[in-house]
Amino acid sequence: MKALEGVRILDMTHVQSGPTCTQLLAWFGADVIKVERPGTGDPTRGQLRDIPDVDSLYFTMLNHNKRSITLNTKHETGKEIFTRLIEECDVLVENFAPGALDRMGFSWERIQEINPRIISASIKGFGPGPYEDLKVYENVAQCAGGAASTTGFDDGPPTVTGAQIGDSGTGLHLATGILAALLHREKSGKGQRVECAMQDGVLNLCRVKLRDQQRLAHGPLTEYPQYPNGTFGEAVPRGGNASGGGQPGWVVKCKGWETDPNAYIYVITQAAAFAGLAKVMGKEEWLEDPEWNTPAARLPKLEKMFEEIENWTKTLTKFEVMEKLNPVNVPCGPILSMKEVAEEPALRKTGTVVEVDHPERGKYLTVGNPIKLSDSPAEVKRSPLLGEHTDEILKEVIGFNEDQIAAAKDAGAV
Ligand code: CAO
Repeated sequence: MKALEGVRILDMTHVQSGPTCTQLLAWFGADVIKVERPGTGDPTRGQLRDIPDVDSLYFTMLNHNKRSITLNTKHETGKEIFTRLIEECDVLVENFAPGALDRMGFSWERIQEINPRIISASIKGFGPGPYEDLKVYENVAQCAGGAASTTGFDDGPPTVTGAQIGDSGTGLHLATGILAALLHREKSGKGQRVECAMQDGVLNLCRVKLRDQQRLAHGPLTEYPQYPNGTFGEAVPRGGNASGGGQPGWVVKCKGWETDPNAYIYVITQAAAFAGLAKVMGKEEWLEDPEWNTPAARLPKLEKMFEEIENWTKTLTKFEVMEKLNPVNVPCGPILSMKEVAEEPALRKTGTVVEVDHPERGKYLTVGNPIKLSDSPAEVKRSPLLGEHTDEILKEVIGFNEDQIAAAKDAGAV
């Protein structure tokens, strides 16, 4: 049995942050009803298209396992249908611009009046404060949440990360809140509001940087590349590839780096593994040398140490370095390209990378559910076509007959 079987989600989400959340709930077995504007639907259906007139990968990869109904929630009949859907659903999820749901006539008070058991979950860019009315996209959240100021190299500009920590990160946070509210409802019988601001979600993922901001008051951050020769200002600097956990780590070149932009490996030289590393590299003399054989001695010359490590890693491919370092417990990770990730057999085997068949685009690759439940494995089903399940949902969920469906269509509500 699927973990969330019997839970019905009214999915008013679009673009990336909200759809990530509802996709996860759908993988856990919830019936996710995606409400989309007639004619256009979720704008991502048409964004970054690789095949003309076919739902984009942007859309298909964020909306698996959902059903789609087209519904104009600003139309009178549309509002009546929407009200009936609120009555029949356990959770409403939305990530419209601030105030959009209220402008449709569905404030939290009104939603509660219609269904006191419903959980109403929202993503906005900012929480209450000076920016609460703003529309927000991924990179705005990364910048406002502290990620960009702390990402990149000291001599370069603030940098956003490739991981969608603002959108998908906040979607994950929201899903956690929804699950907590569903459990709470078991005891209280009542729904509640779940709200997540993207700035807050990003900051939560950057909490080690707020840790460092406070450490800075007590002296330089010794694990940052600015120590000991650079300078520290008032705020946490960009740490390059330094490891956030305080163990010296860096990205070093491997064989082939001259032509392959991903011929690199991340190596962490924590004290417990240093002897193994030195031996594998043929640098046994370091272990006898007081200039090298303690973490404190190495700390002021980490740059030099990683240069030496790189001289060794450049003679091997990143996978050969892995083979040498894993047996001696030196933490390391190859820089995998997206091509390598897509082709990785182990990820295919676990269902983290899956191939899905779509009636209009054919086969494509997607990321399946990264959270594995032993009794409720996730089966990844293709995303719905726009309005594919409109009739089915009107019949099954709110009990409309053929005449009522035809009337709603004639009125332009669905
Ligand atoms: N029927 C009728 N109207 C509908 C509808 C439907 N089924 N679905 C949406 N609409 C209407 C909304 O009510 C809104 O109308 P008003 O402006 O009159 O209130 C309108 O469509 C546009 O919605 P929007 O303002 O949410 O969309 P946008 O493209 O202008 O902004 C976004 C997109 C993402 C910036 C904004 O929704 C937002 O800030 N969301 C919160 C933060 C967020 O999730 N950002 C992540 C986005 S991914 O990077």
